[in-house]
Amino acid sequence: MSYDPTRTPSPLLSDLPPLGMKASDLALDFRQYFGHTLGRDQHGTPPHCYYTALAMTLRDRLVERWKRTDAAYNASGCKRTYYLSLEFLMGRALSNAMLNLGVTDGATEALGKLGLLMEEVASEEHDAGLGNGGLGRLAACFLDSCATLQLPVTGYGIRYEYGMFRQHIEDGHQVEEPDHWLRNGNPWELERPEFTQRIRFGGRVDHFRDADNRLRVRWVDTHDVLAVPYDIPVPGYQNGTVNTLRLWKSAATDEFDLSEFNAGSYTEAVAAKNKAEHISMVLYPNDASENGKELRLRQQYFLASASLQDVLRNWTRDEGADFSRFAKRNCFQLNDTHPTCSVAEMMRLLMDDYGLGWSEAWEVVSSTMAYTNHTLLPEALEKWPVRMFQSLLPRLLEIIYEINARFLSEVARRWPGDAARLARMSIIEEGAEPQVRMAYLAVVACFSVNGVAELHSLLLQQDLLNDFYELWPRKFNNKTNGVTQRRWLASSNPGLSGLITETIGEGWATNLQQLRKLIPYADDAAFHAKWHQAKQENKRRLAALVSADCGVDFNLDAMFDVQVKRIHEYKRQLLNILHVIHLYDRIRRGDTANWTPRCVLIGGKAAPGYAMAKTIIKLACNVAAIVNADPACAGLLSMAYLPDYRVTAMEVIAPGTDLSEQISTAGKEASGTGNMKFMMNGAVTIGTLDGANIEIREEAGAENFFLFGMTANEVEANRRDYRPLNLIAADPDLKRVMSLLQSGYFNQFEPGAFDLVIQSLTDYGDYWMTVADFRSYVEAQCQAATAFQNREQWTRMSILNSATSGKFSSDRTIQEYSRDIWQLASVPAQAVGAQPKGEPA
Ligand code: IMK
Repeated sequence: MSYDPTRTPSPLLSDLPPLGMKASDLALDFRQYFGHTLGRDQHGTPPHCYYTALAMTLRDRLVERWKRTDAAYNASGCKRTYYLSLEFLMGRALSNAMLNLGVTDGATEALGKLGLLMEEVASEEHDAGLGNGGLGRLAACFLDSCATLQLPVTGYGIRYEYGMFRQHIEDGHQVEEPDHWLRNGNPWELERPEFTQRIRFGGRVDHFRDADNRLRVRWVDTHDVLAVPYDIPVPGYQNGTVNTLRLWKSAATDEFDLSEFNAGSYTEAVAAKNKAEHISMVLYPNDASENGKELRLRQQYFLASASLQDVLRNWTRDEGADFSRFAKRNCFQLNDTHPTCSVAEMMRLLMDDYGLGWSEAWEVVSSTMAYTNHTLLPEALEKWPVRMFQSLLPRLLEIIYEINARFLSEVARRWPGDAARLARMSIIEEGAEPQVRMAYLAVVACFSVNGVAELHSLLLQQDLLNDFYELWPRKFNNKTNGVTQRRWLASSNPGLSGLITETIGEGWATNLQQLRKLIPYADDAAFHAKWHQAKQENKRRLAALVSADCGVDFNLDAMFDVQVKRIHEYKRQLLNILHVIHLYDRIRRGDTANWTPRCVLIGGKAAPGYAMAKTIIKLACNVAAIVNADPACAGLLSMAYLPDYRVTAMEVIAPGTDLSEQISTAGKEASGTGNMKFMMNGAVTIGTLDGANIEIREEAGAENFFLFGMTANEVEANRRDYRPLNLIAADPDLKRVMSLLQSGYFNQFEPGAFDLVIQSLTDYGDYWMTVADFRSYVEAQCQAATAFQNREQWTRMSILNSATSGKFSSDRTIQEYSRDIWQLASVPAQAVGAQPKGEPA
């Protein structure tokens, strides 16, 4: 068939009749996909095919709404925001799609008629684990809220072939296994090769004069790779909006196939092709720590360049090279410094490709880019060696130098003669190995800089970025994190959400402050009984998970005491373990009068190169083994280490938790978001005055929160003459705990296994001040234990925590981003089935 360019495809291709939403409609489509598209029948079919058929059935309904959303955004000419992030920890999409389409019951009924169980079918979905922890999951919650609020926000990220590794525990040690999450295909993604972008690396910069004798710059002799987009639908809650998450996959350019192959260097050509495809191969498994690998910088530039070119392609298609109104219509939110290459890349594209002058280009960049900081920890602040930048991104380095020169002259004007300040604030850190400080680059270029909880934002202004705060106080602002109640309450906790809806109506799903209507029920006996019953059912689900994955039996009447998060010294899982050892010691000594039975659950992944974190996992496992095997502990204390903590596990864990452990060294946890999921589900927090804990306690009331430990100010003030050995010697309980550890009680056949941990607390000076907070932690744990014995008191606290969690909806967070930074307006999509305006029915 020859291609006739004058023939236009029929409008029938876009005017499709609306798809039915009833159980019978879903069942029919399911059978089509299952029987025809997947070519299966009821015999010997791999179970994931049932899941895929259901996902395809739902995806069609999402695609309908996706196109209408896109059309509405285009027609309105609205301002848009692009959320740039190296991580999107989406988890599973199926239940979320059903909830948001409002077809959960219909789809369950449809499967039932075909002899299938929704729970089993849904369990076939792999988590999209394209993130490490809080930062990546926050991006996912934000997308959910943006779609629900009908805000034109697009996520841009990387389609890692391998997401976060799967964690096994063997003999108490973490073993990592690659997560090939795409093995059975990904029914949610739509490949869009027509929007492929070309990304350059290496080469050199060529300065020349063009025909008009203007100085121009060319970046030449580069090694290019392609960025191919895959779009994932992001549905809003029952509102017809479906936004986009666009993930880039790297691919070799065609030149590899042609020139290099033809030149006869076949194997080198294949190797080069491989290298190109490596960029999107694997997520770096480091949370709040950096490793400085070149491939990581490649990933960062790859994301920045592909996404910006994509946005600019759309802009210039409609507006040509006129950027005067660009900032009115576009905004970029940088999720930490990871996408900060964008700053220099946007300058490059505007100047070198679109011919703008420096000032014009800078005006565009500095009025469209906004930066969110997610940590104060120095080990997580990104710095890239100038040498690496020079060889990988020479044109970007030139631009960064120019940004820095202009910036430093502004500093010099403001503080004449202050050389120390210039050195402190320079984007380039001088030294044996000069480095580019990415956070400074972001602060200099962005019009907004925000932290993720009140304390964190305050510390950014007072400490980490104080020089910049003095220069530009108005750039700085706070946006306290939040989580989406659709996933973290409505979908994951049907028992409690059913009770809540039956009591106060369903408005809370899109307005979480409505949970406050539960406050009057905190003293209602009948409501208490139902609340407790829902919690017990959730504890049963959690206990089943623990039993299946850890082989440990949890007693449903015990207090479920849970700490799940990445393993990091600042999060102080070690403090929790020391407390368990202390409880064990008390049981051994017969000090069990008025005992509250307790089941301690710890879970989380350690970065593969983080030796201390891995030792902490091993210690937790060994302590658990000893405690669980000791008949003296039966009915009083159990402990389990949950392997492979991930989004889907948290959907079972948060609803079944009584006590939420948020025990970081004050001033170190930027916000925390797990703390909010627990609170929403009626867990009570034991925590330090750190991150969002402070705001959680403010909302819940001090009497509904177990507070302990030093404040951030005390931590820094006490550091100077801190002597952990003296504190250990002065505390008989801690002394016994340390003796047990030091005697090898928990590692009888593994000599030296815990030396690292013991030394960190003693010889190495206990940097995270675990010892300093031990006594006050034990006391707060006693208060929690006593409170738990009074069911009425505990249930009251549980209800009040959930009832006052409204602030921690990511809907609130996104409304603040939209109001203060993005300045977006909602743009509703036309309902499916409705006639377009102005056209006859
Ligand atoms: C995390 C912080 O550690 C959490 O406190 C916070 O709740 C979450 O971000 C969301 O704001 C990963 C990081 C990071 C810095 C660097 C890297 N901060 C956080 N995760 C690589």
